[in-house]
Amino acid sequence: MPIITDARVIITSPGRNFVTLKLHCDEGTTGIGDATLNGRELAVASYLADHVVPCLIGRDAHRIEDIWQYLYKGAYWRRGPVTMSAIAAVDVALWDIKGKLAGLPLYQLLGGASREACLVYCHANGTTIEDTIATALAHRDEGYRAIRLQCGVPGLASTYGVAKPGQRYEPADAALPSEAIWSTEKYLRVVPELFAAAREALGPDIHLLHDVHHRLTPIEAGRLGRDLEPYRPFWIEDPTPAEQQEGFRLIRQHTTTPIAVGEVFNSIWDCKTLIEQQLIDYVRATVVHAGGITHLRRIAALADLYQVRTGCHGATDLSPVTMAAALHFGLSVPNFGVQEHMPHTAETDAVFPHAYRFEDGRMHPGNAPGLGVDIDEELAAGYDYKRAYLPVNRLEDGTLWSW
Ligand code: GCO
Ligand code: MG
Repeated sequence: MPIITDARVIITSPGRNFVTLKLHCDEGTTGIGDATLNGRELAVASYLADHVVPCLIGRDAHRIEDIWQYLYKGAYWRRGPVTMSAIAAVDVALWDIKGKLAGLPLYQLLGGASREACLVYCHANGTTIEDTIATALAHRDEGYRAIRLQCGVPGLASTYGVAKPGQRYEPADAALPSEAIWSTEKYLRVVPELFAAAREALGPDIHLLHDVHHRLTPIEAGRLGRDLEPYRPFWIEDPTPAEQQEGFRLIRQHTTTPIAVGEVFNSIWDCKTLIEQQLIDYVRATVVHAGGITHLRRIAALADLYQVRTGCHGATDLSPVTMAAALHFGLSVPNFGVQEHMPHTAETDAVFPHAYRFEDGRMHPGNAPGLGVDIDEELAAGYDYKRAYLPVNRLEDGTLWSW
């Protein structure tokens, strides 16, 4: 049996911060897992290095389920993004090791491919509706079949999803959180116009998505969903904060627009009611923040009973290690829906060489044993950690709001 002899936490910042756990086994096999929690990276790094690593040394790397239970139940303090990201990193690294030892790509260990490849959606952002449509058309020409649309809101200086000219999205760019101003009234006017223009320009076959980023109340979300119905969105995402899961019933009473929720979820308990009461259509919980492959499979299995499909988070603050894991997971689960795809920078891709590939609007994890992604530690060591925060949002009168 492969015994874990060493475990190291690698922090690198090739343009943005990533935390990676690398496990070493006595017979030389290694495995990696992503532990990045955007804006709170060092908390997970410490959780791993100070509290988890000492418990791993000497364990049988094949006992993935037992190690998961040990870390979850054994800590006494359950759930939460820091804990669950740390457990995820261990879990994914163990699956990577198991795949390498079996000589099989991870999806084969998860039951094999349920489809040829995973449908992915990209982002089209723009300050104006016209800019957003132009970007969407360019993405369609690159082969994307599903496109998320976010545009600036007239009267607001900045808004979620829209980069400043010349900058890339996703931000986490300030030594202290920057502040943005939000107006629900202004926002609710522009989104239906964006979707009308997009449907007109892109035709009926491209899937159109939108991220509300937790900014509406349930009844406002119901209105937005209803206003968008004529344009047949694939989904609206995070229409309202989901701590109060029953709140989604109110949205359901007002619209047939599909709802996707859950990039901030870290356990099955965050979405149990949403799934069992069929209040959502897609669950966005992802490998790194929801306890790894082992726990995400449990969420997907529950969701499958209720015809809820997966739509894993895949922004650039999730490292290529998570992208690979999400693709193995997505390829294998019966109720896969779609996978988010924000390409990483060339700098990041060089630090994390990987086997996954994009073709014709879909992605495949590749057939390398294990995850099919590695970390170039020498290159990684050249990029020092730099504290960076996500922005905060305030209403026009200064009230703190959801970002
Ligand atoms: C998405 C997300 C991201 C998050 C980011 C936070 O749908 O891709 O909303 O844009 O804001 O991942 O770290
Ligand atoms: Mg989102």
